[in-house]
Amino acid sequence: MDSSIDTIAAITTPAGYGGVGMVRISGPDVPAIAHILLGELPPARHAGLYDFRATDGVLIDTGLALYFPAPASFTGEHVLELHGHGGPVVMDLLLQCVLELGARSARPGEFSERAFLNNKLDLAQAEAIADLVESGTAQAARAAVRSLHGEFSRQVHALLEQLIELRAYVEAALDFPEEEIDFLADRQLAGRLQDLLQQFDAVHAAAYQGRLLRDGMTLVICGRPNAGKSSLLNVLAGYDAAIVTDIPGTTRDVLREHIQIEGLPLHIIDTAGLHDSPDQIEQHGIQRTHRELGNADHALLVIDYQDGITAADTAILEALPAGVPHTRIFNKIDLSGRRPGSIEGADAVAISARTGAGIEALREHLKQCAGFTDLPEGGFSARRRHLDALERAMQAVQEGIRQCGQQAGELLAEELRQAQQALNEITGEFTSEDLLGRIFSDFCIGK
Ligand SMILES: Nc1nc2c(ncn2[C@@H]2O[C@H](COP(=O)(O)OP(=O)(O)O)[C@@H](O)[C@H]2O)c(=O)[nH]1
Ligand SMILES: [Mg+2]
Repeated sequence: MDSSIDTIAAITTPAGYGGVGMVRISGPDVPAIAHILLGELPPARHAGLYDFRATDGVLIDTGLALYFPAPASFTGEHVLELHGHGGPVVMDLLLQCVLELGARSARPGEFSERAFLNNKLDLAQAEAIADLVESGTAQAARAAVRSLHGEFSRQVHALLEQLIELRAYVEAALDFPEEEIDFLADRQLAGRLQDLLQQFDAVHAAAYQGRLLRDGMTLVICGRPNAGKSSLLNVLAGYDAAIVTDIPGTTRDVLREHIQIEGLPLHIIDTAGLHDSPDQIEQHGIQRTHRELGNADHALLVIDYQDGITAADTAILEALPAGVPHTRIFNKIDLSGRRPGSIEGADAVAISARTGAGIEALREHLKQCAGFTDLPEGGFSARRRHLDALERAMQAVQEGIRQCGQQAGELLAEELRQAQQALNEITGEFTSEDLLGRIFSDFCIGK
């Protein structure tokens, strides 16, 4: 163990009152701290009941102590866990005492960071710890625990292995230029690259799903005043979140609701109706609508079915930010007797926000738009960062296939090198300190 490493400590249980609270200590000073605090170093991996005493002998608490000697611990360092009574004051006193004995307060995510640095976990697994703790649905939790267990990393490694094999083949051929032309013309190489790309597709699809489970889809409801936007928010949320009146311009601010459809988290945003309004407050609201639309994953344009698609609706449609897909929602069909449900061949759903007709079809439609299917066996959690890296690697392989066709061996080799580099970022081989700092600082203290 590196002797320059200090000893860190934190209360790992949530702030507040509970039956049990835990202080975790990790680092080289653990044995010394244990001797003073507990009177002895507990036997490795055996829970024992101890008095926790401050340096002046004052009794702070009585509880369980567990000692995990390095390297067989979560962080790979000596770790001591003190399970005391879960009150904020007693936990604070205990932590203060540990800090006085030479430990320092752990930064957010620092235990996991040490576990990563000591090769206990790779980066994707360490991130899965935070995702598991923060998961908002049972599906997200199941996916995160699979990532923590190494499912995602295994699939990334399988891609890496093939990539490395192909690289070795290409680089070896480059060392024997007289054979270079032959090997590039070799159909087999292009075929192998195509196969690899297909496997990338499969991993990307699973990672995309994993990211959706974690981050959900941001859905912005927009449309003319009185089209029924707030009514739609309410029926999706299942309660009266927004005020609904027949007065145009009722909604002036942005309203947010979080729901889930069978494990798919949705962040639904209700907005002020889009039209030319002389009202200053409404104008602010309309500006906010545009801002929200800019950050949306998907927009729902609510249209009053009685009126059909008016010039105003068309204008809103045309002003939607490029790249944000949208669905037209024909609302108030209860007034005309139109059949509810998805409209064949169009990204449109007919509903009544008042009666709830067509809402089930809308939910189904949203799941499809998100590319969300029931979690397949072997699904795992992933983050935007992982998708970016996968996409960069895929682009490089694609470019490599093109270079292969051009018989440009050196360029092909370079693309494959870049693909490997991008994949390595997922699991954290060759990751900049800067990126590590950003990832672990998002964790909560004590993890
Ligand atoms: N008949 C009928 N009225 C609706 C429906 N949805 C909304 N409304 C009415 O239309 C008016 C405007 O609704 P609201 O949700 O406030 O629209 P917003 O301005 O787009 O947010 C209210 O009087 C609602 O009760 C619907 O599906 N059927
Ligand atoms: Mg409204």
